[in-house]
Amino acid sequence: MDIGGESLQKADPVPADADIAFAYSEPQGAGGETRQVAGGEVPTMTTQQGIPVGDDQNSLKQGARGPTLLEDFHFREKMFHFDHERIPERVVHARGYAAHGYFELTDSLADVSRADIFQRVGERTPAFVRFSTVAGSKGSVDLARDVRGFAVKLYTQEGNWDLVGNNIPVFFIQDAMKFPDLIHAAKPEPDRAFPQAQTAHDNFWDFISLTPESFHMVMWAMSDRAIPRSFRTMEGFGVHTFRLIDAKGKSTFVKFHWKPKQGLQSVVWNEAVKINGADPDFHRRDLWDAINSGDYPEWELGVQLFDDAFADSFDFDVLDATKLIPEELVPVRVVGRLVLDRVVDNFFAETEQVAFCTQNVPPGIDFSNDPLLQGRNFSYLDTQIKRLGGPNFTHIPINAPKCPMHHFQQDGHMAMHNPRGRANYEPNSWGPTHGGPREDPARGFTSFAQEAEGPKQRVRSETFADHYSQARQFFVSQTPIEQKHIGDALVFELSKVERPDIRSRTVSHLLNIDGGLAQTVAEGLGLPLPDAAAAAREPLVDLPPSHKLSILKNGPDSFKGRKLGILLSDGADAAVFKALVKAVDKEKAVYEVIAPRIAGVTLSDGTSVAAKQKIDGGPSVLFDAVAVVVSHEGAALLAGDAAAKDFVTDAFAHCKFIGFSAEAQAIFAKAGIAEDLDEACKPLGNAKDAAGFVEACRALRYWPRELEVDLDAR
Ligand code: HDD
Repeated sequence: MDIGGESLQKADPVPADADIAFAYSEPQGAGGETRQVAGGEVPTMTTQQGIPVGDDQNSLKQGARGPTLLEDFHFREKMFHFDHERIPERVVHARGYAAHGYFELTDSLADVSRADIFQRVGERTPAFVRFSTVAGSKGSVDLARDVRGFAVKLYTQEGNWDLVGNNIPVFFIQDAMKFPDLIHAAKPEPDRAFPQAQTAHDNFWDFISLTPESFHMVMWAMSDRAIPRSFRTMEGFGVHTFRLIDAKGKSTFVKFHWKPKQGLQSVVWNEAVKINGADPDFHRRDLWDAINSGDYPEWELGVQLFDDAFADSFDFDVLDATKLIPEELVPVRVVGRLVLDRVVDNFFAETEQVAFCTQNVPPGIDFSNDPLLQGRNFSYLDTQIKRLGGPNFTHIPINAPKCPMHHFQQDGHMAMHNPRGRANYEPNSWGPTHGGPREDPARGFTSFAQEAEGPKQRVRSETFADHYSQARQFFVSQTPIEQKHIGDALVFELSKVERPDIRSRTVSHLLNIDGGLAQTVAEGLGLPLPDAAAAAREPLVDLPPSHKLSILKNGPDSFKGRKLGILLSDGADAAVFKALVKAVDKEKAVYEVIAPRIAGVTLSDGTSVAAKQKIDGGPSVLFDAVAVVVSHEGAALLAGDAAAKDFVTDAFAHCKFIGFSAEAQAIFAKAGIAEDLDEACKPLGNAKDAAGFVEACRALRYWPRELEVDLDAR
């Protein structure tokens, strides 16, 4: 956007140009003036008013040592603007990261929806996607155990469609009335303002254990879904049941899914804790690096379509956001792909100012009566007005539709595109040339004409009352190691809860989900097993496992896009290192060299290799797999270094594949793991071994090891 006065005068009040530029990185307000300096031309600095600045280093003073003068408009403008730089952070999902891309339709949905975006196979729609954690502040860490937001803005030709979802297909509560309570309970406790970005505290578990409907989502949130390896390896879900509306007004229910082409992948908890220290920006850096290196993350858009007959016969209520529809019952039909191929030019202008609103749906998509969705439709618009400062946040380029807009809404703070001409109301008598836009009954948005009746009342439908069947289904759908992680997470979280009655009440709900899990958690807490909580309704059905609910059953089949950490020392075997690099390239993965000094190392053949990380700053938690390729002297040096020992013990404890040159044994011995090496620890004697090792890394983790290294597993 050009902020020069010239273009403002000429700006179309309702920009019809579909191609709004996001040129925030352009030098602004330079008035076209440049100055020659060593190395080229630079724009002349100006004030916001365009007045050229002669000195940006010193304020205007009365004498060299005298007081600063109020007259100094440049100083005052600079300081005033700085003082106003912050806007309120989002009340939830404050920490987020976003990228641009596109959605491409691969299978027409014209049979069930008139939405323009679903008509023409092959057509691309610009997209902006923001991923986030929920509970933490803007400056918190990426690997908090938390739900992840997965918010997609699609700039369709009939208006913006915001699909504001999460990486978990269900939610904690059934009615938006409870949202402020849920969030208050999850956020830092109000008197002490801690803990930050975590739910491991009394208030959260107090609320949860008094809110049985939350337990399905609790199972997801305690699973490894809440500690994803990358935004790129998460699924996304629209959560609610929505409607698709065809050209004749017929409605089909729909649930939306984003399925990552990269496969699902998470980290382990101990690793997450350490990543947060080593690189609090782990997820944002990962997305930034992947896109900038041309490895564009991609998701399939899947839809589960069903009709009233299915909804009526389903064991649960499709309006209940604490329930999902198993893919075995309603298969997911893939209809498109979402590709992220461009990072933002400016974080604040785009990622921070983007405003998602669940009520943004184009013709052909409509809401269901899900009471959570209905409440959200109020909350998002309301929050944007507070956060972005007024009703004209839609004028901010990242929020503006890319299709033509014509309406009579005007004025307010920061209005940039007021209606032109004399008519700013309708009906009017100014005719087609001067009268402005008119509604179009044939093309415009029409709500699905759903019948509704019944007394006004504050109630929760009886059909929402089974809180445990699907929680159980989630648990029994997990592999044993994933089930263990759920138990570990619950023990960890509840061990941070100070009140024994809250711990016990939580376990009383687990008894309604899985007796074994409840037993494990009670033992882990050293707690006598309580009685099972009284259920609002007995579980309706004992549901069979659904394989789509497990991460490990839906992982990648390659090491593509993953990162190998190669710890090198001076004199390390050059042939092995080069073979590792070749194998990593072949796999379309990436690697980073870690060395005792950031300047790098000299290999056995005299080649110099620069390091990306010094050993202290490049712990193994930052990598999907590691290789330790060292010389005899290098091993002796590193064996005495605490960071190097942590590097190997952590990689081992986190069940990673470890490749190693024979000399590395000296480090393993000092670190205390030399006796424990298993089949996922691969000797790298020669170039061929290196290729085999990288292939083995496709499995990502060697889970049997976890049972050997974890006290709780014994
Ligand atoms: Fe929400 C933000 C997702 C329930 C009220 N929500 C927000 C974001 C995501 C979600 C991804 C961040 C958007 C961004 O990146 O800017 N929220 C969900 C999902 C929910 C959900 C998947 C349940 C299915 N949310 C929910 C309820 C309410 C809200 C029930 C209130 C009635 N959510 C908000 C909010 C936020 C928000 C307060 C804070 C910042 C914002 O909207 O833009 O309005």
